[in-house]
Amino acid sequence: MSKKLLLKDAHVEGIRYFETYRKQGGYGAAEKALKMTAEEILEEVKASGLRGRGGAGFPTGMKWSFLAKPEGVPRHLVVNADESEPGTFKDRYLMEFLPHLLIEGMLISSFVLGSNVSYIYIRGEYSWIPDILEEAIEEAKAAGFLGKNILGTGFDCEIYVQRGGGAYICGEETALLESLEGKRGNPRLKPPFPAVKGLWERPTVVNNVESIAAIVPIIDITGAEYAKIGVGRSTGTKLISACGNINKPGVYEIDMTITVEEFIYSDEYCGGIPNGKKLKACIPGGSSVPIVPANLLLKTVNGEPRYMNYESLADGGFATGTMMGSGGFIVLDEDQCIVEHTMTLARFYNHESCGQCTPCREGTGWMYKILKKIEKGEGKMEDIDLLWDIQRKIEGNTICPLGDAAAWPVAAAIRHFRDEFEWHIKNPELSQTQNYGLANY
Ligand code: L3W
Ligand code: SF4
Repeated sequence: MSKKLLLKDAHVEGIRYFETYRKQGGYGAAEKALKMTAEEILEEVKASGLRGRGGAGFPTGMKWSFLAKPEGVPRHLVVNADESEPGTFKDRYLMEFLPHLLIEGMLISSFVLGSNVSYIYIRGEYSWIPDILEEAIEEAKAAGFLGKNILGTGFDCEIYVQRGGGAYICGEETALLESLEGKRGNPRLKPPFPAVKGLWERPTVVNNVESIAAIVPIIDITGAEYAKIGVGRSTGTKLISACGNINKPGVYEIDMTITVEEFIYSDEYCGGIPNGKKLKACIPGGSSVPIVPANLLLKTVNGEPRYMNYESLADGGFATGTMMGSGGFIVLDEDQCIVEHTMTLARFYNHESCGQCTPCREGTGWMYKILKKIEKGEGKMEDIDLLWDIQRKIEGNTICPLGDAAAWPVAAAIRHFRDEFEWHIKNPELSQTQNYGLANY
């Protein structure tokens, strides 16, 4: 049984409301933290080993310690709730069912960072969530956990919720800041990082919803105890949103010591694959991370079991490994067509490219066109090499990670499933009426 820190009270009726949350011990961590100094809390977060839960896995304590503190300039905490990565829906779950966990985490984090005005930037498609968050903010304020002179400490903090307009790119932290400032969400060049020049050029920390919620159990149990959960540099617990060909799609909290096999087949988690179908591949960290075929998913290159953690999933680098990413775990069974799947993703990235960099703007369009051609059975063998060449020219040559995110799925699909691309080209009639999976398994 995996240890629950974030979702331990998710089943409690009424936990969305302040009264119930408080009865379950909610805001106890905030009371404890506000008696500590900002430096002491920062040390706890560093000791916890918490890594950013939005995709990059950057150490949270280190990010906080980068925050510039020029005299007289306000600082801000911005929570990235623009959860738009295909396959990822764990932040939605947290905000919908445990809004006070996020608010409490934001209060503690704002106190450490010296942010008197903090923001939650939420994707527009989560249209019903802002009302839940705003109600929780009002409740917390009425109880003295937000507003002026919180718990008599002299610390003031307001939280505002800002709705996005539905662009995936606004989940990239600098595009998010542009959008929050009321501009078009175009990513900025980094450096300077937001920690130095962020919202309105003020020092800003941008953290994912789950990262900020995790501050609450870290203060509750201490950073050292949090670091004992998990393994190596994958400390604490991680939320995984599981979807695709599994019996039990949903949001699961894991402690990063379980194997991928256990996660897919055990009844505690995904409950196996429907209709006794075989596992073909998986994308374990949201659509941006490389797809991995079943043989490499269940074992690492060294023949060790593959574990659901940052290091094990990445074992073998991009040649054979993948990434933990945002924890959007997408399972594909034997009937699925990898070419069709890759084409769908390419269409998505092409549609969501902001258009600032030529390799991303043009390259994503070309990848989509070529994949569509191959999928329809109208491709040529040299198209596979062309596709490979285009993705290589995008990776590492763009302002923001959307370029890499568009290139990696294509590279991994060709690397591991070249035979499927060839099948479409060699079987033009079949590929118009069948998909590779159904025709070949
Ligand atoms: C100050 C330095 N700050 C790094 C900060 C930086 C950022 C964080 C990580 O992309 C990934 C992407 C997607 N001084 C710093 C510094 N920082 N050096 O650390 O930065 P970075 O550049 O490694 O990543 P990123 O730009 O935040 C995020 C991947 O996540 N992804 C996408 C997920 C989508 C969602 C969602 O829908 N919720 O999260 C999935 O894997 O491809 O690689 O804060 O400022 N010297
Ligand atoms: Fe825009 Fe793509 Fe460049 Fe990112 S990589 S800034 S999305 S064009």
